[in-house]
Parts: sequence; structure tokens; C-alpha cells
Amino acid sequence: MAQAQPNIALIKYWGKRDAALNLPVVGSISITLDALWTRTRVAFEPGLEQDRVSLNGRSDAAEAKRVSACLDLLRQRAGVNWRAAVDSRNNFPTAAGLASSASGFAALIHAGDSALRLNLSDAEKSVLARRCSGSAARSVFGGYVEWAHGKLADGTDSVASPLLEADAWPLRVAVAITSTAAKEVGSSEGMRRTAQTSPFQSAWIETQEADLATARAAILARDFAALAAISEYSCLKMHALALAAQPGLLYWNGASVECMRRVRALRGQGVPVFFTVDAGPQVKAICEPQAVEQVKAALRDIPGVLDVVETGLGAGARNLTEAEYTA
Ligand code: 2P0
Repeated sequence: MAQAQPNIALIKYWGKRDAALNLPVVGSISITLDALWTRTRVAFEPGLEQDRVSLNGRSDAAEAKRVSACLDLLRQRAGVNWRAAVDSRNNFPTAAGLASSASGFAALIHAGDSALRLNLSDAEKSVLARRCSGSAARSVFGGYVEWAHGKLADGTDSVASPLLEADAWPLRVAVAITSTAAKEVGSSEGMRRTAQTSPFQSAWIETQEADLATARAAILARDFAALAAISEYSCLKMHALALAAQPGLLYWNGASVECMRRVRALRGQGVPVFFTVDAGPQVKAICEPQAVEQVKAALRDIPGVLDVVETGLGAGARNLTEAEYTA
């Protein structure tokens, strides 16, 4: 049994150099959250004919197929062909731009590693989690995390590693939920379409290393203004890239745009806050702890904001006891 939390990229991952191995065209930097989680139990049962997968109490054929493919990586490492019973649940809406695949596959690899007694290192877990969903590579670790794009064709160097512990710079995150519907175009398809049709793809790749260096330095120096500037820049650049695909990928709704405007207005008034938005309509406002109540109130005030969820930064994937799992 394991738990992992979603992460939010501040310097975005968008685009694959190898779709089968989930190798990214760019590195990325993220923060791992604490209040949102996936909890997963994996039990390999030699008598089972096929994997049995329950996600949030339901079975979904497409998701079960992805879970089985991920379990295959673990079975390969262990040299077994046992099928498994998998039970997994999230305490937040699935598939709405809150990175449920990141926490989901990080938790699955962690729980599967324990169940098969593979004793993989965190780096090895990160490589396997990446193959199941790119951003899952980052949720193996807590706090501030960088995922390297790597150079090797087999992807063994495309692995995440921690930059700074969560406690060393405990920023807060207010997530404005503006829709609970599943997104229209998933990230994998969105990335494929972007790479094939967006005229900005090469500029995106060429400018990423500089953004990563700026963000890394801002994090290590705990320089909020510098991190705010580079994070909003990376977010808007990713969306500009995707908007220029054919047909364009428009992940925002009206409330998403109003949230971004409100965050910028607050920062203009001296409130330490910045936004980021992923492949969905939710807006994540990252702020210094003393500003979080004001930020939440401002976001709640916006028409179309259904809820505002607050979280801090948290730890990486870890094992759970039976009591923790059922709590
Ligand atoms: C990120 N996103 O860096 C970027 C920014 C969304 C926008 O990683 O195809 O679920 O499994 O590798 O990791 C979401 O994409 O995609 C994502 P796959 P994933 O967080």
C-alpha cells in the first residue's frame, strides 16, 4: 500500500521525444503537494487470470489497460507473470487538470515495488513511473523536484531528483476549481498534436534550458519574485505553444482567465502570489503562507469558481500501513 501526491509543474513539460518510453523533449520543475493524494493497494495473486483494477470504487476498461501496462513493467523487473488486484482512490477529482495520473502512477509503482519486494531505488521508481505517465516521474519525490529530459535513447537518464525539501520553503497553493468535467483532449494527444502542427515547437525546446536554470536558481535562493516571473512565463509559453496547434488546444474557460487576471492584480498590489495552469481549466495560485487567506478569498469571489482547495507542499511517494490506507 502506498500514497503519492500530485505535483504541479512550474517549468512545464510538454512534448515527447519518444512516445513509447515517455521521454520528454524538455526538462521540467515541479512542486509536490500534500493535501491531495492517491492511495493504492497492489496485491499480486498467482491464481488470478487477469488484473483486477478498481479506481475510486469503479472499473474503467481504458484506465485498467494503462494500469496493466504499468504493472507489466514491474512484472518484467521481478521476472514473474502474476496478475494483481489493484485498488486505488483519490481524494480529489480525477482527470480535471489536477495531475491524477502523476500521483496515481507514482503510487502504483511504489506499491507494486513493495508487493514484489523489488527494493527499487527512488531513481529507478521515477524511471518506471515516467513510463506510465511522464509527470509521475516527479511525484516519486517531495518538495521541489526537477525531471531531466535525459539524452539516452533507453531513457534511463530521464529521471526526476529533488531540488529542495518542502519544509525548506513551505509555499502554499490555492487551487481554483472551475470545472469538474474530464478534459476534452488528454495530455498525450495534446502533446502529439502540438509537436506535429505548432510552429512554435522548436522555440519551446530551444528556450527551456534557460527557464530551468532561472527557476532552479530562484528555488535555491528562495527568491519568490524571480520564481513567480519565470513560472508564469513558462505556463503562458506552454499554452501559447498549444494554442498554436491545429486545431488549437484551448484548455481554459472564462473563469480560468479571470483567476489569472486576479492573481496578477493581487501581485500588483504587493501580494506574493503567482499562477500556473496545466492541461485543464483549474488555476493554481502559489503564494507565501501569510497571503493564502487573501488569495483564497479573492479566487472564491470570481464567478465560475466552484471551489478553492488549499494545500501545502508535501513528501514523495511512500508506503502506508493498513490503518493509514483505510483511514
Ligand atoms: C506538466 N502536464 O509538466 C505538464 C504541463 C500538463 C501541462 O505533465 O502523456 O499526464 O502521461 O506523459 O504527465 C500532464 O501530462 O502526460 C503534464 P503523459 P502527463 O505537468
